[in-house]
Amino acid sequence: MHRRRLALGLGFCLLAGTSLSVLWVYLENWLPVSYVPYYLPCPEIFNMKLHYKREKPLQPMVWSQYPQPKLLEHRPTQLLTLTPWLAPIVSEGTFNPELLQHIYQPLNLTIGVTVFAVGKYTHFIQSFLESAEEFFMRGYRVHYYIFTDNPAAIPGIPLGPHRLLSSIPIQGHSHWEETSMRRMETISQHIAKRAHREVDYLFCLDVDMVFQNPWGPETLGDLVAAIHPSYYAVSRQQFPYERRRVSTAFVADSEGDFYYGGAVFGGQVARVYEFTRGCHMAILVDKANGIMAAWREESHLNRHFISNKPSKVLSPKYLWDDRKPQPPSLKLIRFSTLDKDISCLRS
Ligand code: 48C
Repeated sequence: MHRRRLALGLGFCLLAGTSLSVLWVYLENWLPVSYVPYYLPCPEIFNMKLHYKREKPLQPMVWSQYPQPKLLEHRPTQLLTLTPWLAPIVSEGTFNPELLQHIYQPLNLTIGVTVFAVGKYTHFIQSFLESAEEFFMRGYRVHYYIFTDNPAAIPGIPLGPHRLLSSIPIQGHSHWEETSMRRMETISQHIAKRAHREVDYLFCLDVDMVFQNPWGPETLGDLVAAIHPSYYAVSRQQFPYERRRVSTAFVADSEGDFYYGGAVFGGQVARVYEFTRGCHMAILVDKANGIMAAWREESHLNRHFISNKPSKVLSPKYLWDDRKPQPPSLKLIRFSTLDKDISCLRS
């Protein structure tokens, strides 16, 4: 009798152990990481110590290859309103101006603006300032910093309450590209020397542009970029990035979110300092290697915004070009370039 029981117990353990092992082998193929239990069931029978882990190589997601965000393709709205990194894309109808005014007004913020007017570009100061007084951050403290090689060319425009203007003499350059590129260096130095004490936010704008509709607190954010009006509807491979690997502004075909314009960027003053300093360092490295990026500081701005995503993205209407056809989904033009003969300006 005793022998019979032992035999039955033995048989049962064998059967249980075998079926569990078969089940385990089947299951483990579905597990990302597989391992064999330290002891098999019924240790008195399988007193073997099996201990190994077989790492199954997980296919790593190559996150630098995520699909390009397309401004005009988003359902149910027509416009994309959020980037893949969850930054708001600001456009007409995505915000309530009165509500934002109610929220931001009490903060008593001072908004700085850097504008460069060197050589013949001094011709644009008046239209820039007059339109800014009408539309830019109405009701807020504003401090215009005008960098120019000809301070006498700054017209005496009457400014609203709590709105100041400082003229900052700078050296002109023989090549207009140099003037354009040097802005990153000059802005970062100006922030370090003075602006960080005087303003909370800073926008860096081209001077040959005018405001056409209100530009308000919807544009305030840590680090703000604006989508270029010529490239919001094309694929990233068609963006005019710097494509030469030797440049610090190099962008590969598979990289890039939106193509941002160099005429508008800004944010909290400390963030703008880091941004402009980073771009300036990159420009210096290229200069040491005897290279100038395809679209000068705009190439470096775009490279930097790929690696340091903007916390807020402005629609192309904040950097419009009136020569462009107006898609219905992009409504109010807020800030746009002036028609001009660029060649004579830069001669
Ligand atoms: O002030 C000048 N003078 C120049 O000779 C060349 C550029 N500039 C500044 O850089 C102006 O503020 C321009 O707005 C900006 C470069 N931008 C442009 O020339 C067109 N908006 C593309």
